[in-house]
Amino acid sequence: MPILDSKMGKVRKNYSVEELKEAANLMRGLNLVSLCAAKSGHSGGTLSIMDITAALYLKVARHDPQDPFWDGRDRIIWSTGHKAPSLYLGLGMAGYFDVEEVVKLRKLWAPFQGHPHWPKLPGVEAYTGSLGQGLSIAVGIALAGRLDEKGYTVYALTGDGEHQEGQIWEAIMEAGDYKLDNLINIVDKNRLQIDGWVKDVMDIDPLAEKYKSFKWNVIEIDGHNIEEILKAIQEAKSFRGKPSVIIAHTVKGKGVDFMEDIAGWHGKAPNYEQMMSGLEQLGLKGNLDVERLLQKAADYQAQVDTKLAAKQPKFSRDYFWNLSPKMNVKMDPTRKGFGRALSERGDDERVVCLGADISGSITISQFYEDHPERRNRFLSMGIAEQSGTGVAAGLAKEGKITVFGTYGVFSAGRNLDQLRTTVCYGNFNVLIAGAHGGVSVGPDGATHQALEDLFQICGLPNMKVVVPCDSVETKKATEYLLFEIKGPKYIRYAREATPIVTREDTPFVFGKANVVRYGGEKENFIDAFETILASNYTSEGEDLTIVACGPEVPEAMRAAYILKEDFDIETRVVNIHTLKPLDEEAIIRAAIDTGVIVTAEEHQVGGFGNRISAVVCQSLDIYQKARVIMGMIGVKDRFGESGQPWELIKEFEVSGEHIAKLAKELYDKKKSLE
Ligand SMILES: Cc1ncc(C[n+]2csc(CCOP(=O)(O)OP(=O)(O)O)c2C)c(N)n1
Repeated sequence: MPILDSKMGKVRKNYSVEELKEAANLMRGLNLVSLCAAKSGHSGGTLSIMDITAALYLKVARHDPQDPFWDGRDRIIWSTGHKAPSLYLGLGMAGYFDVEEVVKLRKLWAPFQGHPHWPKLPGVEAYTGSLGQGLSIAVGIALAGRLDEKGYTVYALTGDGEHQEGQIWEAIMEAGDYKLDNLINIVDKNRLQIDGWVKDVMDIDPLAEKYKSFKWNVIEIDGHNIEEILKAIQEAKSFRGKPSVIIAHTVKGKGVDFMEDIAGWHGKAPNYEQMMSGLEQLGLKGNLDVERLLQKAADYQAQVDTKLAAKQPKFSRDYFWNLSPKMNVKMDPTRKGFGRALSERGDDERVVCLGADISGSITISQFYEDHPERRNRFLSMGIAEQSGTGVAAGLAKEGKITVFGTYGVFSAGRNLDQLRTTVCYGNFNVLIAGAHGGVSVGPDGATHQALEDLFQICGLPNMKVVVPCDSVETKKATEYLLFEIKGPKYIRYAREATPIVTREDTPFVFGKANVVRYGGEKENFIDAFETILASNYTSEGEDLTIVACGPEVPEAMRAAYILKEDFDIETRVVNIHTLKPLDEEAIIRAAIDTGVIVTAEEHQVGGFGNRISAVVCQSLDIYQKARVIMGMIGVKDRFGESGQPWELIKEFEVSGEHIAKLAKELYDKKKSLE
């Protein structure tokens, strides 16, 4: 079926097979340019699924690009959400928008988010990116179509690694049981995932036999052969009494020789030379106006830069990181501290690490990378956060010190009931790594930015929670949690490089806060501050307090620097690295001593701040001795966005400037009421 004009009942465009092949090739080229302009994104999987995308959007699906919500349209659910660019190119080529717009991929405020966002971009049918959820949505839509006697077909696009998610099998079971013959699942079986070959990470084969036993009609094809794709979809559409799965055998990175079958190209974008080489291989060099496309992306970025700069609170000068010759900081991602600790301390035979197919990025693979003898104690679970959490508990029950980690959204949320009932209720010795906490995860966007994990995790009885402020503190915290805390424990760390503000000899006492005081500008930012264990600190009569956790501690320190230099306001920064148990005494003393508390978290506002405010409100000491005003910095009840990490820190108003602005406002209120 060609692309339709739903109002007139006419054909808008009917692609021939040759035209489809050409379109898929062009889409591959635009994909490379867009990823290159974004400087991040998923090359391998977008290329493996491109022929299927072209066939689906340009030939097979019934849809009307001028009327994206036409009720008679086929529904296409892009469950394999990280392959969003191919979805965008399919929509663009079909005419939903100018296809060249896709060069704004992964940029702040653009509708071309790192993972699909349906209200932002007409034609997208669902938010996806948390793997394994799309097929269930497709089952629901197919059931609705049946109930309402609508004639649409529902297509789901899934990955082979994605089939490690238990939820996929629940959906497969449901579709089989309900005999949903209006549902077609197309599996991009490129045999690779992030950590390597699917068969090595967690084998899903024999896939065809599994689907058959779940009562599905199974078709297997070469996923790069347009004729086979068209024929298979036709066959699936006319098959009655069962849902159909098309297992499309594909090559990850198809069309670009240095990307083909290479796991390292999963989540990596080509640089300019690599993109040009790719375009040459696709026969597109000279046919695509690359410079104009890149300029279009750059122009959009320039607009973002201007708008964002206008939004930032202003002070006498620009205090942002590393802009002046003074106050230099070294940056290092907090996640590196986690990996270093595992690498250095992993010799203990009790330590067992569980991987969830994101091992390099969250640094859990450091456990074995330089220590091949530990390989047998690294157990790959596949993309299966729920079962992985239960397995961690089982290992812990038998005396292991188990470490399970993935993105915080999936290690604290996807498995919340498993954490609650299996890990915490049983009080098992499991260290959960909540990686990629906060908006600074960057261009992957909302689905991958853990902004609710502290709400989820801190509410669990028996759970200990640490959110370290830099990579040095992350290493100390990881070591401490591993060997000194027996029971459930959560460590939250971030993806982006953030300032190193502590040293080897900076105090780190679990459950005890540090006070950080600004003492005047220095060549290096770290030297401008003194850090003292809060219980050893004597008040210096500061004007206000900023209580922070994680990489918001460096931002709070920068706020203290701004407040002193611009307004001569003295700030007590309190680094609460341990959220559970909380150092209540440090908070109460700060409240009594200064009367102003600003909390700062890179999280939905309140996950941290509410805990601090609960301490303040319940303190009889404060009630008797002080008047306290509080304010909170955090993400204001909204989902994340794609963008560069530091752009997002500004856009979500969690920068040092935002902290300083709020602190100054509260300080002025305090002064006006004195
Ligand atoms: C629930 C969840 N866990 C982890 C991830 C991180 N992640 C993104 S892509 C990916 C690998 C997907 O493998 P596959 O489905 O085979 O896709 P392909 O290799 O074709 O890109 C993982 C683990 C995620 N997006 N969602």
